[in-house]
Amino acid sequence: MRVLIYGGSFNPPHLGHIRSARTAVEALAPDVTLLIPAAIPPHKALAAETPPWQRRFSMTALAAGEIPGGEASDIELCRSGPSYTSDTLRQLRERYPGAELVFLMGTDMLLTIESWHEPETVMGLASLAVFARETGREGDIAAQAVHLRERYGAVVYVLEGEPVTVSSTRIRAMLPERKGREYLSGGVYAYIIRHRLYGARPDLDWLRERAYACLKPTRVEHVRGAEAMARRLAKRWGADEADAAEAAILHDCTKKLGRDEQLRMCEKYGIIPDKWELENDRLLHAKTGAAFAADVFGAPDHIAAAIRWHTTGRPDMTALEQIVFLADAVEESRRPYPALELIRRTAFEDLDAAMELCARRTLVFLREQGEPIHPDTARTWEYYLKKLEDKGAAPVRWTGREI
Ligand code: DGI
Ligand code: FE
Ligand code: FE
Repeated sequence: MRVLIYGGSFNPPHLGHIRSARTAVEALAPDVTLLIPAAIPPHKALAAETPPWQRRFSMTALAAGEIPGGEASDIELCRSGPSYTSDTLRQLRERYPGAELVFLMGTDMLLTIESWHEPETVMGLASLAVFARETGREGDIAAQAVHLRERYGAVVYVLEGEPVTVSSTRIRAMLPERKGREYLSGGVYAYIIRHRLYGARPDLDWLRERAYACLKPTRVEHVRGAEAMARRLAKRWGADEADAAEAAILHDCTKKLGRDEQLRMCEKYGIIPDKWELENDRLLHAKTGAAFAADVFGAPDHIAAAIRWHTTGRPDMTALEQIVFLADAVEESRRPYPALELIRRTAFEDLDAAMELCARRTLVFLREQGEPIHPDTARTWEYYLKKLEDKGAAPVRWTGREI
């Protein structure tokens, strides 16, 4: 039996790790490949923004799923103190008596192995497998292999493979910029986004694909329109365009769920529907959408709030909340309704005036339909009407029936 052992910080595990492990599996045909995240790497401190070890373990398990015979092992996470390879190999020797243990490492690790804790134990318990990772260092590796063989009786396998050109450090720096997805497996990327690890924000192409899958096909055009309008408004008002796009992409993500599913979601997320929402479950998608977006797509508070308030509005909204509320109401594919053009124009001239007008229009519409008015909708209108008064600005004249 042969056990391939791949240790590392896996912070996060990336396609370079997966590719290296696959190449090693092809070359060495092990029976099992263990990916072992280090609890406390002896040679370097974990980065400051390192997530809790359970998260690193879960990501490593997802990455291991991409490797034939791959498994994540918590052997080092369960031990206290520095994660010395010699200790790990001793434990694995007991767990797999008689097996050949092969320890997979990078070039630089092979060249410095003599400075490790108990190097003779490491090389006595395991064979070493190394990638000729840095091009041009093949000579150094060959010389080191001979030296280790002579001095320690080490068995060294030198593997051919593409150099790994990406580092976890670089990926961590890219994730908050909505970048880096191409260096991660789909499962690991979704996990990082969902749990907001490393301050990651979703790549918007990725998010669109995922969010559209939650929509009725007939609603996709509306959400595309809302994103385009939210971007234009964000540009106009100096708000973050990507944040506006993210909120718009997600704003109706639970809209298609029926009453029973809405209520199930409320239960799951600890939302207590009020009596207006119980009467008219169409109102619930704002609350459930915000909770779902935060849970599944890692939406941070300010994005979740824009989703939360997109249907009724609320007094004293942030610019982002106003932008998403108005983009939803005036996006280009909206079926025409009275005052649509006027609200759209106003949204580019004065956000507060557009809020007042849009809320007023909704109140008129609801009254005509004989629909109950949610108090948040009424409060939104009252707040923006007063705000305009305080500014000394007149509300936009609209010839529809006044409220
Ligand atoms: O989800 P969308 O259709 O894109 O847009 P939305 O989230 O703004 O929902 C609009 C619906 O919500 C529309 O049919 C009117 C309704 N609505 C908005 N405010 C209230 C309301 N319904 C009631 N009963 N009471 C409200 O205060
Ligand atoms: Fe909506
Ligand atoms: Fe909408």
